[in-house]
Amino acid sequence: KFTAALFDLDGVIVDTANYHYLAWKTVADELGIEFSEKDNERLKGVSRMESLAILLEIGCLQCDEATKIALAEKKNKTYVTYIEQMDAGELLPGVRDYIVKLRRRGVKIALCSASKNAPLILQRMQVEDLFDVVIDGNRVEKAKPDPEVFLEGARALGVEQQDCVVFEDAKAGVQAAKAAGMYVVGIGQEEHLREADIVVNRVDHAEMEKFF
Ligand code: G16
Ligand code: MG
Repeated sequence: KFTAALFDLDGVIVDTANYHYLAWKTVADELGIEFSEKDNERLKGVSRMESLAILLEIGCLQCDEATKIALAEKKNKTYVTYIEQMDAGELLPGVRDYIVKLRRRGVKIALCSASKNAPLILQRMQVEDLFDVVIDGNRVEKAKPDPEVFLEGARALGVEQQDCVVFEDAKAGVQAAKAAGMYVVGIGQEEHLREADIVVNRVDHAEMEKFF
């Protein structure tokens, strides 16, 4: 049995992927890059600067460091205007109850997200009190698929990595969690998540009694 649950944010707790997509789309349009929802799959779970690198690669564009920073800032401004309007109604179904039940069982809970906006999103969703620790993009140096964010989560909770279950929706995140030596529940479609130990459609479809 596992003693800790580590949750990704975007795509697991809340569905912000579409807001990320719309915000990158604004930047892509401006640069004349064709950017589809299918391309957006590659941006899931990876850091902001890495996402920009992928977008520029799709458009076969190169630019200097200062331009990159300006583009990333522009994207983030648009993204933040979207998330500032979110409320708890946009929590993914079943998530809150599932985490509340885990807590009652004595399971330790961490948020492990690549996003620098995680604190704002948790506040908007009114779920800050559900997490014993929050490790986000402001606290890690190496983005997923590097295992750093999950290893840091386990360390902050005071548990061993083999005692952790990770809930992840993105390929890069599943790879990061596997590299950390953890059990991975993939959230979403099997085709993107082949490296996960099991795949379910939503968090509360992972049988709690089986794992915790
Ligand atoms: C999230 C998203 C990624 C995004 C990254 C950085 O990660 O899935 O698409 O690029 O955060 O976000 P920000 O620009 O807000 O720092 P996660 O790990 O929560 O899925
Ligand atoms: Mg995610």
